[in-house]
Amino acid sequence: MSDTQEREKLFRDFFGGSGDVMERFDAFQALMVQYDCAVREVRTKFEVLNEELTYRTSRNPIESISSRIKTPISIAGKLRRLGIEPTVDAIADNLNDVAGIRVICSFIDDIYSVAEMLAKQDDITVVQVKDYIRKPKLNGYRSYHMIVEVPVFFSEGKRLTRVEIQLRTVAMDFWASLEHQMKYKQDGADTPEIAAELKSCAETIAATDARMLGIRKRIEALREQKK
Ligand code: 0O2
Repeated sequence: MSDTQEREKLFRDFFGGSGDVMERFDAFQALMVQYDCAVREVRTKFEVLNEELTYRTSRNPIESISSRIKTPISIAGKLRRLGIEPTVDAIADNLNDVAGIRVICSFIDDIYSVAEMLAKQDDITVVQVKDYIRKPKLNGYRSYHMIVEVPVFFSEGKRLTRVEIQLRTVAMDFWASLEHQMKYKQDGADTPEIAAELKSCAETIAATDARMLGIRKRIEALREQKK
C-alpha cells in the first residue's frame, strides 16, 4: 500500500461520517500541507536566528531542531479524548499541536533569548506560553512550550496556522526523551519509588544545567577581563 493509500485508509477509519469521503480527504490533505508549510517557516526562523547568533557570539545557542506533523491516528485519538467528533474543521479549531517543533538549546538562558527573539517577529503571534522550566511539572518535566500562530501564504490568500514549539536544553531533552520512552502516557507500570527516582534525576539534571550555565558565565567574564 502506498503512503497516500495508507493515509486515505486511516482517514476513512477515523474520520468517517456522511458526505463525500474523497472531498473530506482532500480537505484533510490540504490542511496537512498547511501545517507542514507552517512548520518549515518557523523552523527556518530558528535556523536564521541560530546562524546569526553563532556568527555574532561565536557559539551556537541552538544545538538541534526537529519537527513533526501529528499522524492522522494521533489527531483522531486526541479529538476523541477531548470528546470532539473528528472532522477536518475540528482539527484546526481545537488542536494546537498538529504541527510541532522541538528546539534543543545549549544553555537555559539560550531558551529564553531565542523564544523572545521569535516572539518579537512581527508575523508571529504568541497564543500561549507554558513555562515548565520556572514551574516544572510534578514529575520533574522541564521545557518551555509556546503555541504560536504564523501566516502561511497560499495562491488564494493567507492562512493563519498554529504551531507548538518546545524549547529545552540538551540535558532537559535527555530526561524527557528517556522518560517518554519508559513512562509518559503508559499507565499501569508505575510506583511511587519509580516516580520519585525519575523526579530526583530531573532535579540532578536541572542542577547540572544551572552549573554549566554558571561555568559559561565565568569563562565569558574571564574573557572580558582579558580584553
Ligand atoms: P507526544 O507523544 O510527545 O506527542 P495538550 O495535550 O497539548 O493539549 P497539555 O498536555 O497540557 O495539553 O500540553 P503540554 O503540557 O504543553 O504538553 C504537550 C507536550 O509536551 C506533550 O505532547 C509532550 O511532548 C510534552 N510533555 C508534556 N508533559 C510531559 C512529560 O511529563 N514527560 C514528557 N516526556 N513529555 C511531556 P503530547 O502530544 O502529549 O505527547
